[in-house]
Amino acid sequence: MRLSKFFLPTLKETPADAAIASHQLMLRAGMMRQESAGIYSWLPLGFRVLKKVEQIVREEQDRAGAIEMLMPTIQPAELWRESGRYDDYGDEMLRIRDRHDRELLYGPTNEEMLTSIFRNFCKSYKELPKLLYHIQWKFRDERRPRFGVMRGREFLMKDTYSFDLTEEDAIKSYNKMFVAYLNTFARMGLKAFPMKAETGPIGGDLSHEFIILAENGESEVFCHRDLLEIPAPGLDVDFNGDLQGIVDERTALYAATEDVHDAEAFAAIPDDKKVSARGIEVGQVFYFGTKYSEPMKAKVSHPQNGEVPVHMGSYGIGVSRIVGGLIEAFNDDAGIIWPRSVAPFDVGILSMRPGDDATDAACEDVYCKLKAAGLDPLYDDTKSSAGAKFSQMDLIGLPDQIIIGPRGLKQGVVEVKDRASGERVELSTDDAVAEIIRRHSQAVL
Ligand code: 5CA
Repeated sequence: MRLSKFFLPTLKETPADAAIASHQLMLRAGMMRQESAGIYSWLPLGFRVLKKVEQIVREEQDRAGAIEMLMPTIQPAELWRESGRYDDYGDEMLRIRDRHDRELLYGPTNEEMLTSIFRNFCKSYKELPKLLYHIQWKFRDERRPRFGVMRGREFLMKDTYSFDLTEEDAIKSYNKMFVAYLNTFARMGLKAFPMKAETGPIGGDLSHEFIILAENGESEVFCHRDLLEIPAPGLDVDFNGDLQGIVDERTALYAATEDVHDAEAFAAIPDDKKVSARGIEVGQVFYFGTKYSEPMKAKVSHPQNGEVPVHMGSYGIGVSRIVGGLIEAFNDDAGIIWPRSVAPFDVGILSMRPGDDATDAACEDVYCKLKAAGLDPLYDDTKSSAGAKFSQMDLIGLPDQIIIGPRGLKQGVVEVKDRASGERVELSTDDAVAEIIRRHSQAVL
């Protein structure tokens, strides 16, 4: 992409009403614009990151055996009356009436709808287990939308729903999602830790939140320090095998969110292993048995026992929230520092003198070679000053930059800058291209 053709409305000033780094940087880097409290337009740069995050989430769901589908944002109220949640959900639900005076709502989650789809088509235990998911916008009329996309009213969520014959089988589905989540966040460069959590309006009595530690996180969390050292299971996990060991290793150590914190159990941890911190909830998994299948009559034939309600769980990831969470985890005074797996472009090319024949030719050459190698470069071919180009490129946080100008070219070199470390090396144009390709291939999991 040539910057002269792109749409990148970056801001010089830090917006006054944005309280935390991610919110400020998303606005300054031209990633999004607020349309109403907690409702945002995703501008092209932000949209690219959102899509990258979404794709990693999708690939890890697919790897774990979940099947993708798409349900609507608008749902009929009757479904929610069946489960009893239409009244229970309260003011967070956006209620709508259509021209026939039918009651609708903008979905805050989809337990009812998928339970209804399931009961419509699946009647036998032979169809189980099933894991179905979609990635769709949700609406929750949050009392205090804040911190930009972190607590929005409209937000993008991946939600998966599991259907099993027994509790024992349902725990296997729970474990699949638990393990898939560890790998999902690791692929984005995030360290997310499972912590015991309250089940709230979703229900059930088994739940874990996946938390990334961050000073500005909304959640207060408590855990054993050793949990922070356990690496992600890795992409070669066998999702058809027994995953209980992987889950047990991580749930044996104390880890809880504020709502379910057990001060006594925490006190028993040696002082040097106690972690009390703030965090961002990037995902949550729930097992709630027959909470929806019982009242909504989602039953299957049992091999011995007639008809039984299915055991269910649901599993959410805050796709749009993760974009903010990534920036909280990866930024410095100059701006954002994207991990390579989610960066909006792989590399920036900065032309120090557009219009100079040698510079234009070298930029074009590097741009074409990077594209031919399957990379996605952003080529700053604009007439802005060198200083403005440097600070804008640092602000938007592409992992690598190639700086090309007439002075270097006379010596046969361009400059390659690593955004995270600030390290600069001088290389020939071909070596610069090879170096970027090398860095990129190392980052791909
Ligand atoms: N149905 C279940 C699981 S699919 C569910 O809705 N779970 S949830 O309420 O925990 O939401 C799932 C994830 O969505 C959360 O972990 C969080 O990362 C994200 N999320 C929830 N509310 C918001 C919000 N207001 N803004 C941005 N992300 C949110």
